[in-house]
Amino acid sequence: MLKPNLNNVNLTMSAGFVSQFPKDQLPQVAFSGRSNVGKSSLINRVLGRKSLARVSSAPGKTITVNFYNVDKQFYLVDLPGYGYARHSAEEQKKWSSLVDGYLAGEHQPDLVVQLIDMKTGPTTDDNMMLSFLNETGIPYFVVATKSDKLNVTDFNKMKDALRTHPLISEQADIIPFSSLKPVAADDIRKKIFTLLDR
Ligand SMILES: Nc1nc2c(ncn2[C@@H]2O[C@H](COP(=O)(O)OP(=O)(O)OP(=O)(O)O)[C@@H](O)[C@H]2O)c(=O)[nH]1
Ligand SMILES: [Mg+2]
Repeated sequence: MLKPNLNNVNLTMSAGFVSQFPKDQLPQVAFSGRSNVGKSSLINRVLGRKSLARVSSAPGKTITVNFYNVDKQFYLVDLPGYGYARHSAEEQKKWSSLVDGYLAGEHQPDLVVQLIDMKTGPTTDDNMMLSFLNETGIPYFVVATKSDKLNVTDFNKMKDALRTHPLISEQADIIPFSSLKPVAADDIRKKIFTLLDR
């Protein structure tokens, strides 16, 4: 398991263009999910920082790929969220050129943390992303976010629905998470450090 010093984390690049992606060979773990699913909140919890990654009140505001250098051992990559309906055509274009440029680019992620809103369940875009991950064979696991919004019955129902979801590989763990009660942050952090160390 990697043991990075989490006091040594910095935002290396907030890339609005593919040409700005870092060119070194450090491993990369990307956080993917729809706009507003809680990517930045999770990243802050995983890194044990209050507000390193900006948590948005207005979803999908910034269209950049943010590369956090974690103790010179790996990059944690905050992808811009997909599926925000109010994006203009121009913003959509920018989004897909950036995200496609990243996912199909020279340095594909070594690991993807796929976030799915536990209240909403998987969207069409989530399913597309899961299909892509299955096809490319990029290792991934799922974090089911905003678990605090469900009562016990619905929580268990959605947990089962995700576990039997045809596009979520049996090998992929599914970890419920709430940024309000982030007890699972430790597990998620350890999982990332372990999976990256292979
Ligand atoms: N109730 C609840 N709200 C959450 C949770 N995680 C995030 N939120 C809220 O959801 C909103 C979006 O959170 P972000 O972390 O900014 O989501 P994001 O996926 O980074 O969004 P974009 O960067 O816009 O794509 C914010 O208002 C958060 O406070 C959670 O676990 N529970
Ligand atoms: Mg964000």
